[in-house]
Amino acid sequence: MTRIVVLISGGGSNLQSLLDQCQTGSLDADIVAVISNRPDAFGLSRARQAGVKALTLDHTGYANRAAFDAALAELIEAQQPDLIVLAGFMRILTDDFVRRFPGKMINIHPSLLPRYPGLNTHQRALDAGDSQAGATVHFVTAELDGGPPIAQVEVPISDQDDAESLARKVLAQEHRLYPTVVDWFVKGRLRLDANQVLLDDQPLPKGGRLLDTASL
Ligand code: NHR
Ligand code: GAR
Repeated sequence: MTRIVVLISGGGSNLQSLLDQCQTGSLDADIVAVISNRPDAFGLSRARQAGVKALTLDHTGYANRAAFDAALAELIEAQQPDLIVLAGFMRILTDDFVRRFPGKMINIHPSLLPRYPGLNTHQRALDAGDSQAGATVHFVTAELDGGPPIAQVEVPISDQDDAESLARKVLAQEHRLYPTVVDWFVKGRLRLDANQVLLDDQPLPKGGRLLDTASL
């Protein structure tokens, strides 16, 4: 069984969608631990509720990023994961950390990368007058939100949208996108080979596979 560690910082609704899919058996994986850098993250309660080990590693207790990342890497390695899933994890990870888990760490980001890496994505899409927002799942590399994309979903932006309404719509699609990609990994269909994403041994297009929301 594929062992998964999920890293969170907040609400954990993406975590919940993964827990639910494991619970029903549509995802054949074992979430062995959830780790938050914030002690008050609601996602920790979601983990406990599901009977999953919930751990906190408070970054404010560390002198610098390198020290926090070293402790985080040790804690993760102790769980012996096959896959590390970033789900609303809000700390930038050092190069040294990322290099310890090549091809084993994925992130979901609330924009159509390469547009809007970093924070405040929805307001930036609105300010630019974009007609589409969306989310991207990508392999994590040292370059922030710059790792090879695996899959995307698009969400149309309406004239009425503000950052909050857009965040809500995108998040609803994230809850369908992320389990789909994790399922590919669990089934051994997905790998990173020399910075190229392969699905069923075929290279994916630059932005990753565009998933039709109706097909998710
Ligand atoms: N680390 C690396 N090396 N590469 C990536 O692609 C990463 C990463 C760490 C997190 C998630 C990312 C996102 O999906 C992610 C991808 C946090 C920030 C940030 O600026 C930016 C992007 C992401 C996560 N964090 C501030 C920091 O100083 C803190 C912000 C806060 O605590 O609220 O670390 O968007
Ligand atoms: C999600 O929209 C995720 O894409 C985004 O935060 C939200 C977390 O929601 N991630 C980032 O912005 C990472 N910097 P959740 O905690 O309810 O899953």
